[in-house]
Amino acid sequence: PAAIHLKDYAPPRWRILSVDLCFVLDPEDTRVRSRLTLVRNGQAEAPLQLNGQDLVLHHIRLDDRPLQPGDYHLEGETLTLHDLPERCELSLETGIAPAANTALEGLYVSGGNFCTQCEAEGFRRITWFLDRPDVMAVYTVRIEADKARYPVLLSNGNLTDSGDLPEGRHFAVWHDPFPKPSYLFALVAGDLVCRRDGFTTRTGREVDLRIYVQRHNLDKCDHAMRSLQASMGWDEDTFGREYDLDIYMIVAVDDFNMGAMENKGLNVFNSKYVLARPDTATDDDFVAIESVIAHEYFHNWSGNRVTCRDWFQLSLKEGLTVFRDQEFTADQSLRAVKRIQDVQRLRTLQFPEDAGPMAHPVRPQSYIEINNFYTMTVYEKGAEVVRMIQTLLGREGFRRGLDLYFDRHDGQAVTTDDFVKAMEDANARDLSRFRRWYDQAGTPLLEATGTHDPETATYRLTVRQSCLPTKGQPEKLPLHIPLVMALLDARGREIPLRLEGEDSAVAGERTLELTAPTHVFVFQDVPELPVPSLLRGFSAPVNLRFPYTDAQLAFLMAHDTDDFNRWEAGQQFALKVLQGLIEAVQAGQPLMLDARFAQAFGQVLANGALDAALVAEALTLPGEGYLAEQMAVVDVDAIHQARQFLRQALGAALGDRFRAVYEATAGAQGMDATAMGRRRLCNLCLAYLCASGEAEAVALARTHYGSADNMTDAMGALRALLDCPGEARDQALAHFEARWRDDPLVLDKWFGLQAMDAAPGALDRVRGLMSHPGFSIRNPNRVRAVLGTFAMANPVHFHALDGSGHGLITDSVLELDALNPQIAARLVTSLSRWRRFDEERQGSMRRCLERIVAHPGLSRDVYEVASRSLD
Ligand code: BAL
Ligand code: ZN
Repeated sequence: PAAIHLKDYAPPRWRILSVDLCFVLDPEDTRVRSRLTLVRNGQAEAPLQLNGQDLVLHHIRLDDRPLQPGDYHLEGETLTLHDLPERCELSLETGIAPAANTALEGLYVSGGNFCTQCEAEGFRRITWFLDRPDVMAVYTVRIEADKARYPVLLSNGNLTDSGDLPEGRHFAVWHDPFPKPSYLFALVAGDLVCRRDGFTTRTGREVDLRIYVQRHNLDKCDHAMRSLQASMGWDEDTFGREYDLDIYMIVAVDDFNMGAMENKGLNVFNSKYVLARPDTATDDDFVAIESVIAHEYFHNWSGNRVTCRDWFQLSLKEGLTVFRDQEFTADQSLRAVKRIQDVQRLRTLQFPEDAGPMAHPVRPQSYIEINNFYTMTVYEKGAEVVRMIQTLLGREGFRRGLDLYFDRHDGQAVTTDDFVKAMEDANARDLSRFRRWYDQAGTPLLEATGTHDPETATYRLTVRQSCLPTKGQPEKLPLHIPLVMALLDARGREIPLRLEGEDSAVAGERTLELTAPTHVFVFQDVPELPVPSLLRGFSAPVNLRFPYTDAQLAFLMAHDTDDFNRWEAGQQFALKVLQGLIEAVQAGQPLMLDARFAQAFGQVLANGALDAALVAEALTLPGEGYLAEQMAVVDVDAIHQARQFLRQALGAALGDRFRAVYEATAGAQGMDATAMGRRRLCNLCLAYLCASGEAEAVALARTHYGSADNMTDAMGALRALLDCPGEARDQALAHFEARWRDDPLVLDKWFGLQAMDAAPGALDRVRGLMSHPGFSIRNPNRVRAVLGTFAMANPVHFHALDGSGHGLITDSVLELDALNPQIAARLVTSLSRWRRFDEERQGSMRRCLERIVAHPGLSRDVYEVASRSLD
């Protein structure tokens, strides 16, 4: 398959002013009639070339003149018409088979209801169209269907007409006044009920809010509705953005490739990000729902009102919207905790992407299949890039830039350059070097050192930036990096900062701007050796190295005035300890608990002044994936053993304290951030106690499970028991399955827990899960829960030396590819980084990738990931 390149972008040669669509719905043969009003946009001789995929063309007319096969050219996925007038109307009737659509792109059937997913290029599976984001049209949509089976008929915009038709059928007409690209089109038809509420905008307009779900889920919509209302208020208060239609609808769908989709006025959601009751969803689920609801709502401005010129600009809307949803969540809870969690995600998922064969810039230069570029780099690193602009311009400057961006480009399809230009123009700043963040792949490394001269009372901080080559980018240019920092004195106070050449000192932290390969900053009036607190709040998506001693890390763990960096010091200390243990495992030496680390860890546990959620983050050891990233050759077994040992040793050494904190935090009630923080800490203490293997701890976990009145505690107990093979664990797992086997979203938790279980026999367990009646390879959530979790979160068994784990995933990829290429391609990424392992595992993974590439009839999606991985 051929690659598409950013450098080949050309504006569309035709524009579509308006689209009238009529859907006559039938699961086996839906008829789609479309009437496009077209105007030429450029040279007179340019033909009209429409995209279409898996469509049956029944009729085609030009300005009411029926066309014959000789009048047009239909080849592959392109319908070409020559010699058209400047302006014309093209009418088409196509046939599609939604029930046979297992790829879940375009129009398909989920749970007996019709729904759509058009981003990025799903609309071409519905009708022939200029399916590209820079073609924006006004849509009017008529839907006809059987009234008993499909009582609810929805599309974008406002309902303008509805009524009954003969033979038990009915219709609805929806009109969306905002011109939009085809990827924002949506249609839903089905037997759904709705939870309604409202929102009054700041200018006093009433918006009708509706969440549509299957009847049995109606009691799980309250949290989603509250989250929507909170998002609408927050976007007005924070960024001055008001909603623009009279109705906002969300529909929950069980079969969905993504998390959710921001279609104009009619969001379609994976039900995982809508449905929640305290007994069915964990606190993490509640927070995730709030953030995805907010994310899709925020897209109404950052994505829909101002959209992308082409798919290389995807981060224009995704990076900005992730940044906005991160800020929203930070304002709903503890900002530092949110930042810690986002950084963990970035480091464990995006940094490896940036260091592997799929590495690409935030604005990729080419792709074979755009669906493969809905990545952590485009989303999460893209959000970091936006965050750095805010750090460089300050909150007010950033707001000025964003206002100018929305004013300037409302109703347009634009580029990331346009975004940065608005930021520059609103602030009279030059961000030309900063723009490199959009085009350069790879995670930069900052190497910092400090020297103190007591005679001159100066502290010299030297910072060097570098970045390893990535595919196609052998040379990396220096980036514009904001380095937020402070110097701490022996009592942990921030030293006022005055750089050489400056007249006066400034209290607190400051932002150093790195633009060259090396910078030397000389701070004046520093009488004693300070401890630097660098990259505060993780002010740039980089790896930082500073030669801290263990004592300095322990000091920062206790005293850093930046919450994020206090956590970070603990992580770096834990990392050093774990690296020592990994080496000991590899050398066959006995494992010992580092006394200074245990002491620092115990002090955090005993620090009653800290928020419980923050303590829980501080007591969570770096994950196995993060540890793997730090090794030249990944040793999954040594990593697992070392980490399990440290958990067990800490659990045993600090057992009394864990028990005391467990008792003090148990029984938290409510769904506010404080109660959630307490539950998090309580369940973490339980996990350490169980890791110690004490019989008393197992009994405690059994009671914890038995008395849990919410899903967070139930899952906390199960997770803790996972470390304790035996009757208590088996009984709890069996009880959970019996209790929740009819609720697929809850059952996914049970699937996931067992798929990540590192106990022997994982492969048979996973095979067993795949034959469970609740499992279906056609449902993306089930596949992610079982196969995704096994491949991404069970490294010991996925990377079993005999290759059985790799083989299972490869077989599944090939089975899935025939059904749902997007989900299959995601699974292939688990094999991408084969070069990071020992020879035997390398061989096994490489052979699997070769088997995939050689498979006949492979999708573009899977081909691209597998072949790039082998390159
Ligand atoms: N636009 C695809 C789903 C999302 O990022 O909101
Ligand atoms: Zn998004």
